[in-house]
Amino acid sequence: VRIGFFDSGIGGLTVLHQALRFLPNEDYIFYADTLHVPYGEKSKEEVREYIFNAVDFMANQGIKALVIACNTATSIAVDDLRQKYDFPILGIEPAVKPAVQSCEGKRKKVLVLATNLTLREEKFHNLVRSIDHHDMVESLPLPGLVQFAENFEFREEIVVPYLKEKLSSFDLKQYGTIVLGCTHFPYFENSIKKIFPEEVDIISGSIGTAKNLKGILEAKNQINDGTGDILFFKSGFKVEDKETLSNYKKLLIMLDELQLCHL
Ligand code: DGN
Repeated sequence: VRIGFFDSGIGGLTVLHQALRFLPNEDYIFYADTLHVPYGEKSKEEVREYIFNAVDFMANQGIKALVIACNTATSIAVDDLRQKYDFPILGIEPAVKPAVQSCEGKRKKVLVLATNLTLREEKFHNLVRSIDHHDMVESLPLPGLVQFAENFEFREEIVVPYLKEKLSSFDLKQYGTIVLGCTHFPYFENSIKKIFPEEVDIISGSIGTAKNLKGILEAKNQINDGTGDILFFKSGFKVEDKETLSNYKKLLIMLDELQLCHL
């Protein structure tokens, strides 16, 4: 039985990429709701409906666990999804706690980058409030990075100027750790590092999610029943065209090559 991965678009591949490292002997369904991407700029009610439709679809395919590989969808729907379905459901949240820990000794601040919706949600505010030294935590929505990723636009000469503009009013020396609070953002790790004058740590929640997934499958004795096969779906339709499939594969290879510094 497969493991389901879900995102509004290709961001979820950055989480699937980690799962493939920790759980290579599993089969996967990757579902991108590309008809409705971006989620981060829409209303909560609208996005919630898209999420339930997508998860119904995946549940009908038969899955043994589901990873909501989207911070935005996790923040608005994970609790309700867990009420409705029997299989384990894992989400992904901005990794603010480890970021604050990594920053404490450095006398620097944490900057959380995510979508507008994630940063507006109660869940995020509660998370920040639950942390000692939460005054160290600042945040910034970067919807443009979601668009760039969906358009396969990863060139630094395009991305860096966007980031510089968005961060023009920030004193960049102040930050020691950057949280990638949107699964579309790890593709841009190198560009993000470039705009900070001093070295910054970059943290995302995807490794934690992949490890949790492994723990859950182990505990249920449902581990290692596949070969690393991935079926791709876009908003309810199986992806069969060779170009899209090869683009997805290219993205997974690009993530291998990025050698993300938070590994
Ligand atoms: N990849 C999603 C996230 O992690 O929040 C959101 C992208 C979007 O749809 N705006």
